[in-house]
Amino acid sequence: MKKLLLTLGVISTVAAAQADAKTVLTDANEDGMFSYEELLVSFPDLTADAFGAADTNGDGQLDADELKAAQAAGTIPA
Ligand SMILES: [Ca+2]
Ligand SMILES: [Ca+2]
Repeated sequence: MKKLLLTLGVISTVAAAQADAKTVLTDANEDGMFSYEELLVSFPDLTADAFGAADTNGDGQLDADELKAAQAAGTIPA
């Protein structure tokens, strides 16, 4: 079982790297939104404050537009 999980981990990492070679953002639950926990995987230094500032509609998730705006503003690393 452990081996299977490791294999799945490698596959998803490779898939994410192919999707965006520059910054690897993983939408772990595939809901089309990035939660704070999901962004922490790519940006371990991201603070809850920065995430809150980027979450302009306050739903606790970043959609593609919010993420783009935050990266353009420098709130979240691109
Ligand atoms: Ca998600
Ligand atoms: Ca939001």
